[in-house]
Amino acid sequence: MQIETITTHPYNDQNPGTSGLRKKVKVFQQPGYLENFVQSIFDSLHGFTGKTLVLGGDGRYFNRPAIQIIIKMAAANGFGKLIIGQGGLLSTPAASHIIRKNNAFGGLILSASHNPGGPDEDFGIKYNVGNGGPAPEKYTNAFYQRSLTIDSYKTAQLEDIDLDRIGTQQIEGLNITIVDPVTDYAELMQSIFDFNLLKQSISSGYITLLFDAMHAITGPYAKRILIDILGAIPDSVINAEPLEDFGGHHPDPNLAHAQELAERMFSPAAPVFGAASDGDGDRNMITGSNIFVTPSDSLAIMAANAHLIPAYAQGLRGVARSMPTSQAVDRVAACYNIPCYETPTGWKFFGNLLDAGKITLCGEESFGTGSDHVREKDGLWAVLFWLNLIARKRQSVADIVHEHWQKFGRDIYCRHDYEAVEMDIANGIVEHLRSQLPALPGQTFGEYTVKYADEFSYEDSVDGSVSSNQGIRIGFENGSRIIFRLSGTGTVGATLRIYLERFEADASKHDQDAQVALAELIGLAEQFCEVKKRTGRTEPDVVT
Ligand code: VG1
Ligand code: CO
Repeated sequence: MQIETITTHPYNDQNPGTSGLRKKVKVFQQPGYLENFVQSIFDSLHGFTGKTLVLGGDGRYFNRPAIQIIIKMAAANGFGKLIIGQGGLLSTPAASHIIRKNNAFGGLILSASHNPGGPDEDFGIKYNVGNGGPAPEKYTNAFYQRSLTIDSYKTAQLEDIDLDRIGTQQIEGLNITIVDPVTDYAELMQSIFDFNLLKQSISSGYITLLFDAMHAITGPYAKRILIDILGAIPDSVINAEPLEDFGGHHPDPNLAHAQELAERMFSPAAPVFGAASDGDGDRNMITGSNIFVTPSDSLAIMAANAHLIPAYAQGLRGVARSMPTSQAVDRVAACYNIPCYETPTGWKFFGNLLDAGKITLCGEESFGTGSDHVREKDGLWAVLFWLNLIARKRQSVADIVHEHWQKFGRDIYCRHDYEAVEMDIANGIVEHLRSQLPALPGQTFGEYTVKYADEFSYEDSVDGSVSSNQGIRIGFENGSRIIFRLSGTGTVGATLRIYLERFEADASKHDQDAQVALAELIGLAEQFCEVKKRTGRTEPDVVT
């Protein structure tokens, strides 16, 4: 195999965010841009000669050319085996599973997740380590540092690989195996859930369902698992064909973007259960007939009922949630007397806790839930979890949620996103918030007295690493919270996220609309951060 060393010049913006490096496709198409970042990753890793690298993506525009480039670079850098999803496709959780199952050295996942795709939209790349999870910060920092000084990359002179033909080919010292993207993942799901019960519940008509794959990666997974294996009718999966531009939409599973699903779930003819997943298949939105389950509640409900699922019948070792996720799961952990960890936003912070056996379930308010079965959040897993719960409990989604609130109280929750805010204005907002923190504790605003006001810093209880500046928190005496942070996944300007939460113990008040129940906190958030005043906007771009 002939290996070439190509001279390159560094780019100064290859700093991975919450989940890998995400930029406009046009940025990735600059000469050497993708190559520099991939070589920076390889240069920062040690001991992979002859080992296995897993490769796949969410199928968005630029997925295939990027995979061909990476194959040649991985070969030139000395990997011995590449496992690639057919067509270059692998959902993020499936990639995590394949890394683990094959004891791979690591994997490269090509995705910008819920961000839109197409020639003028977003692309992304993320490295996952041998446990199947996203590279922790000490890795991503090293990748970035390397990218600032890189002056060459290595590539092998190879023909393009046929990504569509399943099977193995040996090219000198390199083994390339193209695998069906769904098979291993489907087997894993069958080992976790009660598929017989699910089949009965679906074939008897007790469970009717609708899954929106949003023209993203989960189409083939949902068709195989929900329709072929579990016997749901073919119309149960909509937008099932993965498209390079996701049909022009945001593959972001929320009520705003999964519009058709939302309309059908809030109609008189709604099925029992409805769900959607995102671009790369790691997020989930859970709905039932005429009810939307907030991701924070979903995590808490899953934790409270996990013993009903075969794989978790022995109970949970512990749970974890990202800091802005509501405290609903904390109440479940306290009731079951298991530990509950609070981590910064991003799945990379759960990996150590899962590996150390400290937690079994974890989740984020951003439509992400997962367990120790892989090291990523997992959209279809969450869907199957809920289906299994409905089948076991013989209750509707609405009844499961209301019963949960009755027992634990309701953490009324919402998030407001202001997208594409000018960088200077966003930084000004953060500075303004920071400057108020020292004086806030003890101050009273209406029924809210500030208990603490700080910036979240996390010390990993396994390896002792510290991550600071992980969001501004204002906590009140009554347990309510307002949290502000800037997104680390956007590609245009800055996105300000405001997370609002208030606990309601009184069951007669559980059916309130969140925006109404949180109105006072929403007003306070504006008073603190002045986003409307400083941007001239009148409302958030997205409310979830
Ligand atoms: C967002 C979410 C975060 C999630 C991340 C990756 O990050 O808030 O919870 O882990 O996306 O999810 P940020 O920095 O934009 O708030 V995925 O499904 O886009 O890989
Ligand atoms: Co995602």
